[in-house]
Amino acid sequence: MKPSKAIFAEVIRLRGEIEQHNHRYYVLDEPSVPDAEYDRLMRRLREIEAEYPELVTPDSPSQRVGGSAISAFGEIRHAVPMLSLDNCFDGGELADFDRRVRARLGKDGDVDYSAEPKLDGLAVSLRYEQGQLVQGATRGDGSTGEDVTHNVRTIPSIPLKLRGSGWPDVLEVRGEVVMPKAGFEKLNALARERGEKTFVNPRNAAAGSLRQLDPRITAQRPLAMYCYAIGEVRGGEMPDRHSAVLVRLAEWGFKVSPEVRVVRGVQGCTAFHEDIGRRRAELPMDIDGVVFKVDSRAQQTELGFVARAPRWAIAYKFPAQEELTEVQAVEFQVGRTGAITPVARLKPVFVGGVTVSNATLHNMDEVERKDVHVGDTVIVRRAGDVIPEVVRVLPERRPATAQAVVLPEVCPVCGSAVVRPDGEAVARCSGGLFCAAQRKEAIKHFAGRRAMDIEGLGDKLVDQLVEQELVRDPADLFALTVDQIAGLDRMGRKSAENLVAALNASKQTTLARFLFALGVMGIGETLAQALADHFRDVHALLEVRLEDLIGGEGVVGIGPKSAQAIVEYMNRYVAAPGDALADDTMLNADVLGALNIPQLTATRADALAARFPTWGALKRVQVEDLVGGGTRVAGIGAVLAEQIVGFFAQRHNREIIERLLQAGVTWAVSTPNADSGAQPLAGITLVLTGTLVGISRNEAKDALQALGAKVAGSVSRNTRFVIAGAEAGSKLTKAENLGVTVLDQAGLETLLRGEIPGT
Ligand code: 5U1
Repeated sequence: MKPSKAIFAEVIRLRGEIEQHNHRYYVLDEPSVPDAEYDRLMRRLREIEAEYPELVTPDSPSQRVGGSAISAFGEIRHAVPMLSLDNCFDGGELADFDRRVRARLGKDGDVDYSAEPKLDGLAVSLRYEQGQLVQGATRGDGSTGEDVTHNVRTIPSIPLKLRGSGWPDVLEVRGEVVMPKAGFEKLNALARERGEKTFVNPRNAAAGSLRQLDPRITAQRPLAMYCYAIGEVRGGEMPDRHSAVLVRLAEWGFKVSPEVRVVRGVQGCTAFHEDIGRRRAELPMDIDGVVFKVDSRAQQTELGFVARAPRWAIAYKFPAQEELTEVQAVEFQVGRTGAITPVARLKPVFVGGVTVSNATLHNMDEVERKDVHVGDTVIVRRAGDVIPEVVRVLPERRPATAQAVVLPEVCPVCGSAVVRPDGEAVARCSGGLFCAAQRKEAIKHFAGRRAMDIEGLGDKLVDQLVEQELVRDPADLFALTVDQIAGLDRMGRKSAENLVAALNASKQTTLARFLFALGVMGIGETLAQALADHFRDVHALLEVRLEDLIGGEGVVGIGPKSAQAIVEYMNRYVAAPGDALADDTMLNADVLGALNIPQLTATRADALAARFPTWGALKRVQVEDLVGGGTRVAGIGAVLAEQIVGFFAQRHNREIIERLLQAGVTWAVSTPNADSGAQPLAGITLVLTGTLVGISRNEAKDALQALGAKVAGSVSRNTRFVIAGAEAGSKLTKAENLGVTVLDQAGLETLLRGEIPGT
């Protein structure tokens, strides 16, 4: 049957709406509708396209899921070569570059530069003809690259069709395909969970994902493309400043780094390099430096090229984040929950701007997977403030004397047995709080900034307190006297008095912080907040039963994120051409395992099969069928529920909690969602940025949340206020660009009084 006009119109409307949501979500980082609404639109589009295949077009958003695999990559000759960049590594070399530019241009004054982060990914060129994506190619040797059209089409931030109008007939857009750090961590966590090989870093993950013959694999990888240049342009004009070109590309639907600025002269470049360098670890993706480009395109032409690099651009690199060194020993550290972590003692090496002599090896599975031996030469990576890690071994450099790493049978601190249940990666000391290492870590966690926030109680002090047996558990802290503390190493009377005062001050806290501070295994800040909101009182938790936490209609163990991933997978699978399972296929963990559904561990697969026994029942599953009922407290599944119930049932933990309450630990009883009278900021979304005076960002966040505000991590059109302290950076700029009201310290104080500025 031919599609009716109404169907035709609906398809056009659905595609427009979906592309608009894609653009908001993947390019602007500003989600505009709930995921369920997006899924509904996509489902409807797929339904119509399945019924009327003649309506399917290559630029339909349904076509991003990845078509069939190719047998080999074709070659593509770049119409305009893809250039590389000259590098510099210090201020002197940067000044030399600027001098050369000015000399060639015969310019005395400062030159304007476009300043951009140098993303660590894979350079790619996209070709658009009449606004339609027709080709994607890797850089290759700069003249010829590989044809990755089938894969770039699956990257949601790459427009299949240009937005707006006025594009040239032919337009090549160049940029970097990257894997954001968060996506990389998730991908590797999943690989670890499944016992698969992990990627060594986000760049390799991005490159590996793009160089896949099967686009369905690429489609599942969290890739993004940031554009920074143009190649061939025919049948149209581009602006005469590079910065304006980037603005134009953004208007046509490309993602451009929000960090790009125009800076003046070498001083502007240096300030930009320092600013980004300071924020490098906080950026959502790895960068290995910054790039400066002469902003005037006429001047770029005047400057020209030398060999394969332009004279008008330079990369100012950051210190390398990966270096080679040697494993001199592997020792085992005992953490708060008894987890035994192998740590490589390294020959000291300068990496990521500091000297590194230790690197985590995570667990014994990781040691085995990476095949680390004492004596090996390894690549060590230190990215930002993240704990350095061994990325991989260079087996060709292994000496004959290299020794295998063996998990000790007893805890290196307390001598209790080390247990490692079958199939688990983590080995644990069975000593519990008998083990001094676990006691120290539990108390450090309790005192931490995000927990009870006991100022002045640093790690070294905790070590002494435990070693001298002044403190065995967190409740003992509140019985410490000035005399006891003043007797410790490097502690004068004044510091001891300050610490006692800080201990007293910390007693006034929030229930969420208190629960987090107790250190229940698996309970981070978010879940502690969810428990606090749900139970409101620690006494309710002391009586908590499994059925208070889980046991509704959904699937135990599946939270909102996993549900989303599973549903997206189902939709893709159902839409993909080729063999499908028969509707009456009975499901079990093996059948589901063979489908390689993301986030579906064996436990979750069992639970899923129990709730949806056949493929026919499962394939139409919705997010809301999976979450909600299965867990009564958001984010808490079966395993965590058991841990929570177990923790509060233990006599020892109950005693500590009672003693903490007797010592005067207390919090205002909040009624977060029910009593909007006590929530004057309910419904208001805020973002905090920069350094505040007299209050940390965490403290401000807690206080604002207690008043009902939602404190978000990034600025969008839904943000009501951005509170900007000193040295606020990109969030402030984004707020200004979006026209979001920016408040200063005085505005924050108004909010903290429960008043809304400007009303
Ligand atoms: N941000 C940015 N990265 N990057 C890499 N700009 C930029 N420009 C490049 C390269 C290779 O080359 C230009 C010469 C277009």
